[in-house]
Amino acid sequence: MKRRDFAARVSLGTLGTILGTPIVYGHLMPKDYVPLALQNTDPFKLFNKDKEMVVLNDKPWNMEARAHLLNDAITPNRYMFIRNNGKIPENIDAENWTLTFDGEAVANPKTYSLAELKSKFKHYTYQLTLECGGNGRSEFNPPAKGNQWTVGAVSCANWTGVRLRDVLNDLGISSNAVYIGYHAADTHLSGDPTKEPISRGVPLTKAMQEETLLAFQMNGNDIPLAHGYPLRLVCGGWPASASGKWINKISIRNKVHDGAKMGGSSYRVPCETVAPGTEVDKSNMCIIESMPVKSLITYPKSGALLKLGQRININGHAWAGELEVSRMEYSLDFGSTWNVCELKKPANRLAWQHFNAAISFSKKGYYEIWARATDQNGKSQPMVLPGWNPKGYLNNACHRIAVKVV
Ligand SMILES: Nc1nc2c(c(=O)[nH]1)N[C@H]1C(S)=C(S)[C@@H](COP(=O)(O)O)O[C@H]1N2
Ligand SMILES: [Mo]
Repeated sequence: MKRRDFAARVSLGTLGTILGTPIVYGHLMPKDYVPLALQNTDPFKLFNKDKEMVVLNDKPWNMEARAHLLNDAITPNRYMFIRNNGKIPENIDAENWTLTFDGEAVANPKTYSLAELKSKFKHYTYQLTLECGGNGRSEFNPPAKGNQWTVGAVSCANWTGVRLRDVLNDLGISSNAVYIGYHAADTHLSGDPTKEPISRGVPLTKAMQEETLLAFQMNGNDIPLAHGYPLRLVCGGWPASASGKWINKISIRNKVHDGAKMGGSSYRVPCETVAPGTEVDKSNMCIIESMPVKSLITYPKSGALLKLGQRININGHAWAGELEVSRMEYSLDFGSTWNVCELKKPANRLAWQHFNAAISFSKKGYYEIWARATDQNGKSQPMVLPGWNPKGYLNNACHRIAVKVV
């Protein structure tokens, strides 16, 4: 739509200027036609994504999965959501990629080449759940600005890399270190080279966990470009914004990292629950850390037609940030009664857990299947929207799908 408007507004001469050469038969071009050279590349081909993925924005690229696409135990690239804040770096030179450590809590800044990181430190592989803090934003009212994620901004891939803590120990950090902040090679949409699109981080305690990786592989291959090639910080169980892609620097801070999107209402929620629409003072906004308990039904697909008497196995995943999910239930009667699902243990800490349940329906008609996870502390997903917050984060309401029995 936007592209057509654009073509309708600009003159032939301007189009030629953009292309850097005149369009020879331009006067014969159909009205509103956009020359191929100016059309956006097909994002599905560009990023190797399934055609059923949903593009939410193209500047920057943001794309989410639909629930049924996330049925795999380990999320393959083609179903992994993309969340970018800026422009994906171009001309990445992995051979000469480096990671620099600096900041108040480093006596001597040090730079490691990617090759050195790979050869000097032991490699580890973990399945790590990454969910965007804004997943589920589309349901909030009053609505929150930003990408209107529904349920598909979550993934759990196999990440391979070295432990950040092994590198920090090698480097030697000061006793006043409290936080780390990443810096990356993506560029600000404005084109201003002095601005970073995003530079977030985590407290040192999270940075030192065994599962916190400087990853160079995803699902056994180089990390796909959109997901941070050639080097990515992965902090499972926390808002995925903490997992910096294309990282080239980590600052070890003696205070909470103050990079782009660390302050204001970015990735923060009111420290205490507020009424919808409330204006919250900056000083009462707290940084999101471990993500809340949540689950997703990935089979059947919402809208499925099922045969009367047919037994089906519903399945999906459940996760709870730093915690384990201890119970998984489903309801067929709008939450009046709940039945227990079989729930697997996570492959490792911070990996999502798979659930399934055999169900059958007694009558023809419309049904909804609701799913509810409970974490190890006994906290369950709310049935409807949880606490409203200005940026629409942390919607962990029960996932619901509709099916028809015929
Ligand atoms: N350098 C960089 N890292 C980034 C981002 C970004 O825009 N630039 N987006 C963050 C956000 S908000 C999310 S939700 C995740 C998305 O990861 P994915 O695109 O691999 O799914 O990356 C995080 N890391
Ligand atoms: Mo995000």
